[in-house]
Amino acid sequence: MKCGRGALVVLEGVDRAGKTTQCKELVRELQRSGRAAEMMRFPDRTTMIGQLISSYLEKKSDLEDHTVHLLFSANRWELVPEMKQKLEKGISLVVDRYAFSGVAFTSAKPGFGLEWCKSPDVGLPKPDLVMFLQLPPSVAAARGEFGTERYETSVFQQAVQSKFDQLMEDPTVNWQVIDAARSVEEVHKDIKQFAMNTINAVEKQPIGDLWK
Ligand code: Z5A
Repeated sequence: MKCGRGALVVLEGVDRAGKTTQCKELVRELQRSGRAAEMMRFPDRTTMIGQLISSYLEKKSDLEDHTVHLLFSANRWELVPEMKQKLEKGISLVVDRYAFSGVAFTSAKPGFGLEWCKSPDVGLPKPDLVMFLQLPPSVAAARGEFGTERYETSVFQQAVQSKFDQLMEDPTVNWQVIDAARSVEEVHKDIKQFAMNTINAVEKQPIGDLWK
């Protein structure tokens, strides 16, 4: 590596926490400051696997719960070669949802344990930083109604939040909880600071393996 690798920065959080807004802001800011950065999002609905997932989320098709969990994971794995290539070229990746959403959403369904849900994602490129945008349900409600996609109900979102809480107890992942109930600019300021520090810190480090 001639000029240091890019950082893998993930934003997670419940519905309407502002993940997409903040990912875009961060990429814009990094590029403005002369750093190579790109945004990715999961699910990536543009691939063939992503289209199956998209149809499921839009309730146009039904899929068995284990099957759809494995498809979400496969959607990440299919992009790993591209992700690694970019990171090694020095491009930082700002990712809107990752394996943590995968585990939190499936394990919020009856009959699914955390460990089973984590297993297909073991060994993915490990994020250097995961920022969890924390938002109380009352504030989320003020940002508009739930959409019409699968999972967009308050009962399910509360179950998902408690799974995220469990995942955040894992000290092998670099979690930072961000108060997302503030203005876009205030939230961005914190996110930018954490991301910049991480980008500088990991330049010379190898890419890790998630949950290994
Ligand atoms: N899923 C899964 O089951 N398994 C997996 O492995 C993965 C995902 C990866 C994908 O949804 C669904 O798939 C998701 C999890 C599941 N299901 N749910 N629920 P998606 O990625 O296509 O969409 P989303 O992630 O659900 O989007 P979101 O959560 O609704 O939005 P967001 O990205 O967090 O927020 P936003 O779009 O940036 O902002 C939402 C609104 O709030 C918008 O009007 C903004 O202008 C406004 N906003 C944003 N920030 C602020 C602040 N600071 N103040 C006021 N208003 C704000």
